[in-house]
Amino acid sequence: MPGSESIWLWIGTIGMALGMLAFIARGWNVTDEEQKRFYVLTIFIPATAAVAYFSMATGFGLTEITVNGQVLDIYWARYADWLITTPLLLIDLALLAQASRNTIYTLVGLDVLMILTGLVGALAATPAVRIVWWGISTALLLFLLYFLVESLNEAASRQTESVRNLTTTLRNMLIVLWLAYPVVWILGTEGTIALIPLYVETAAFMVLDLTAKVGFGYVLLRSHSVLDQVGSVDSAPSAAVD
Ligand code: RET
Repeated sequence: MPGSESIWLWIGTIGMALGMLAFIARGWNVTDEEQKRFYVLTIFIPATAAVAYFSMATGFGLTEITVNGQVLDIYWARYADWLITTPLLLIDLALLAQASRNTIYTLVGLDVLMILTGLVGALAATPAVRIVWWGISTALLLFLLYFLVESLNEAASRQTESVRNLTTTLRNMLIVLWLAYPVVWILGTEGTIALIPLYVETAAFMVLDLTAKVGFGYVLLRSHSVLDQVGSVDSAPSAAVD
């Protein structure tokens, strides 16, 4: 069962559920199909996380891994959450910039590999092996962020200025927040040095998750007039069609 860190998991559960409800309420009367796409994607992000947080708070999403005789509490349900929600976040952003399908597939592919290699690292039984997996996962993240900047710049250049500005804001938010995850991981329980105790680590991931999901969704869905302009300047039929 979870220890004292469960308080953060319950706060995470409630925060995600409230975020989900807020997005549902805001999208209730939206009729425009283009805008609905953003709502559908963005509602499933906190919805998935609420379920994952609830499973962690109740001890289902938790396992114990013995590394060199030391027992680590590993919340594997995080990876199930991230495996679903991080691609949705990337798709949200890519659709906003009207990136091509190939861009979306590349981003999602890198992202899925990043989460899965992180999961293997979290479950591995030797410290050195865990750190190698962390290195692989982090390299994938860096490549993903580099590719994100390159491809969004290109795609967003065909958009109106306000869409471009929103894309840049969300992209910057994403870069800063996502870079914090490998840092918390390696300094926390997963990195085996536990410079950050599990209690603090759980709080840190909760704040990051809420900001990267609910904060990100709030900024994205804030302005319907901006979402209305997506694609309106785009004259290149290649984008989002091929
Ligand atoms: C892991 C393992 C260690 C290396 C790296 C990781 C990256 C995780 C990221 C997670 C992002 C999660 C989000 C969640 C919800 O909003 C898996 C910790 C690089 C980037 C944005």
